[in-house]
Amino acid sequence: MSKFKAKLREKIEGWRPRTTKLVKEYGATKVGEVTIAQAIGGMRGVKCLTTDISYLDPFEGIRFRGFTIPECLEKLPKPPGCEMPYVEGHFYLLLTGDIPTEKEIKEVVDEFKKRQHVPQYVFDMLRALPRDTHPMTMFSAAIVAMQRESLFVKMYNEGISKMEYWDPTFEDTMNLLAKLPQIGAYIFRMKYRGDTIIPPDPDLDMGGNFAHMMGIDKPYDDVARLYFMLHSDHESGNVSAHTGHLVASALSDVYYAISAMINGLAGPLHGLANQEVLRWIQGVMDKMGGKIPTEEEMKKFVWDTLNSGQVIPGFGHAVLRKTDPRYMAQREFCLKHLPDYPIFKYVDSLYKVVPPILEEQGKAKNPWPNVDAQSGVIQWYYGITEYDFYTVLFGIGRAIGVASNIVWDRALGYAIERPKSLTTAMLEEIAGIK
Ligand code: HAX
Repeated sequence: MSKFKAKLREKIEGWRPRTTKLVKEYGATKVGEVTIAQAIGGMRGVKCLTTDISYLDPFEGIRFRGFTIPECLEKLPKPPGCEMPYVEGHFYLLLTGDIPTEKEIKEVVDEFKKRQHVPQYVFDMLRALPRDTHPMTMFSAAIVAMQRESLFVKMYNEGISKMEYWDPTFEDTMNLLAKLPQIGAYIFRMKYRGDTIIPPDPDLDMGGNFAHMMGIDKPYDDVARLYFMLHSDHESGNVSAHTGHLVASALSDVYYAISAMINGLAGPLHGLANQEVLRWIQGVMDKMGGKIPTEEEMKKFVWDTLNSGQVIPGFGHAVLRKTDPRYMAQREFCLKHLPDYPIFKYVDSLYKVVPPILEEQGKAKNPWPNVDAQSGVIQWYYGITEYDFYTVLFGIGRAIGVASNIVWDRALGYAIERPKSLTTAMLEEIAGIK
């Protein structure tokens, strides 16, 4: 057993009594109540999920295992000569709760390398799809196609004890995460680079290898590291994380759960918003003939979009009530690497113009930008102008966090999800409507 897995086992065994005690001794303690608005309105704010991997404070933003984004960027070891930490180190942190040493990271890097071979049938399946299939559909299909590889299913069928479910789930997670960058890059090069596939380089870490397989020079490796890390987890109630958790709660394996997670991420109100932002900005640029609009002109575009009944992509959030720190981390990267890039100037101008307009309109509870407002511009700058692809990048990152959650779901024996529904008539009766 790897030291990484042995450490995880130790952490799991140490944690279990806490969950057991809460359920057995304090199971009847109330954590909140549910209103009619919440029952109809997407369960916003209902406290009914548990995760220790990340926590989203409305004003502070995300913390991964207690660490803010700037703390993670500072504390996690980086590959030699690189600006951003190893993705593998971030994964180690998410799973174990500890900041790894370089030696501990090396073990994860090596484990992923051993497991990165993608079965040929996955590529054959991707090639059989119409080439204009959305990359998220291809990505999801590739993941679910590999379900036959699941070790969890094999061990389950052999009658493994419940207490050990997490072990083959961990193995499935390692096997799947190791392959995702290659599958993503394959889809990209097959669809958008004349089918010129670049094989993986066995000497590189996950971020470096992804940049290599995409065919994009430095510092795109650091962009990949930053991107995968920032998008990894946002506690468990968002659509992608919740979908992954929900599907896995039926003891569906990680392949089924992560493919489903990708499908949730593909919605324009969630992960697809990053492509929508670039599409929207391109529309503005086309209308302006490439000229940077004045603040007044930009305001008009924002109002036109709102007045036509559409949302401003990249702004607002169901939980956050301030600028997303994931947005700020990417903004800092832009200020360092592409401060004069015209699309960054558009994005920056939106940062000034949109929040007061959303406030004036008075609908959005959070007028500030979210992660998706900033991420596309970086990709565009490094040559990925095919914005349909952006959510696949998000998906590779999100899989790291969601799969980590699923390992812990199995370790702590979280139950199959089954909330209760009511009819409209029942709600009317509760409300006292005659
Ligand atoms: N532009 C215009 N209107 C907006 C808005 C925006 N950016 N954000 C919210 N609103 C509107 C909502 O549509 C809603 O209007 P109705 O009452 O007419 O339905 C009203 O303001 C109240 O919404 P809310 O409570 O503030 O926000 P929700 O929790 O319902 O939704 C969303 C959160 C992120 C879906 C929403 O802010 C939105 O649609 N934003 C634009 C799309 C986007 O950027 N999505 C990515 C979010 C981050 C993420 O998940 N990334 O993956």
